[in-house]
Amino acid sequence: MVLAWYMDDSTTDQRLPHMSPGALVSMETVAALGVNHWKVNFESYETDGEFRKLREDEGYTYMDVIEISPKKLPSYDEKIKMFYEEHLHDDDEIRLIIGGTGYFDVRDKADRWIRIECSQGDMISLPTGIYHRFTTDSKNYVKAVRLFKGNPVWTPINRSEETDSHRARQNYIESFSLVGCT
Ligand code: KMT
Ligand code: NI
Repeated sequence: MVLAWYMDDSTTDQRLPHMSPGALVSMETVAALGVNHWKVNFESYETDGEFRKLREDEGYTYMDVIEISPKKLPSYDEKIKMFYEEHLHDDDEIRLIIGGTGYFDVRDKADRWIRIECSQGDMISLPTGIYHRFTTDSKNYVKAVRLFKGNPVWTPINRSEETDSHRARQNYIESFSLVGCT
């Protein structure tokens, strides 16, 4: 089962769980934010019929693999910092974790951070316009399949006052009725 929880306010090491006591969040709460989760047979994802069908159904035509580790990822420190800056994208962010463990943090309707723990076999999609960030856990290792509809664009749009009125953000707020919330 995938675990999600509200984060504590501590600003120490981002790779620690930062779980507020008694703060588990259900996947229904997470789904209400437009975040979807599937279990995928990660060992045979390349040939797995279900995974292929999911890709076809959702139109995820592009696929590559990213290995996030100090040794494997060029400019590792810079990239880790970039992933952990609060941002949104003009497109959905879809990942299947095939190695290691990572945390996808997403903002809930009241602007609180929910941390979603993803390990081997967890596939997650974050909707266009959701504020989020990513980090590995203390083991500093994640291997993930990245999916995309069409030609991939990974550019993060970091949160600022301007991004609140960004079209992708506005569409997100309308779709998930966050109107009136921060
Ligand atoms: C992003 O945009 O937040 C990422 O690509 C995260 C790293 S992929 C597991
Ligand atoms: Ni992102």
